[in-house]
Amino acid sequence: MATKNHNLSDYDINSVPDATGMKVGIVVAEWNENITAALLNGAQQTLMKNGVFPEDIEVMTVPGSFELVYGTAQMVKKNFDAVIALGCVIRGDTPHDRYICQGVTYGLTRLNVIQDTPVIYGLITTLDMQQAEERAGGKMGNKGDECAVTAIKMADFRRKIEKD
Ligand code: DLZ
Repeated sequence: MATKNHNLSDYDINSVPDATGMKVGIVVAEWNENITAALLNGAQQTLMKNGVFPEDIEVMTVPGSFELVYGTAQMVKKNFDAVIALGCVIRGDTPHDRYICQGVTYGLTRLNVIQDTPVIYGLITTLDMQQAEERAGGKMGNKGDECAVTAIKMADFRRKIEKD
């Protein structure tokens, strides 16, 4: 069970369903690429460690986090068991970052309600670059790892529900 200050890369491998044969889409934002590339790497490595074949992972890039909503909305039309959205928004001098975060959070949430493919929320929202680095393979772990485990668990959830 995750708790406050939980390391994002820590999980009980025995709690992760067998992901062999699962197909996972990843949409990744180019903004703050040093961070999002690390998130992507974490997600890919963790998916593969848990049985997803490399050829069953498709990665598409979008310019910024705001475009994650459009990119993910297109990806869920394809035959994926889950789609992960990865981005990093860092607090700036204006409220711009808050509008982006609100839009992305609302957009990805809505996608989870209106269609059947689980969408996984991999948006890092931090006050500065240091906090982002800490969550992209630093002392807080890697949000990409957490998203990969969540994608597998939600894909398994979907399979069970659709079997009933
Ligand atoms: C414009 C902008 C700003 C200021 N900051 C970020 C950010 O921290 N992280 C991010 O992913 N994208 C940022 N963007 C770009 C927007 O997400 C979007 O790409 C543009 O507003 C064009 O729609």
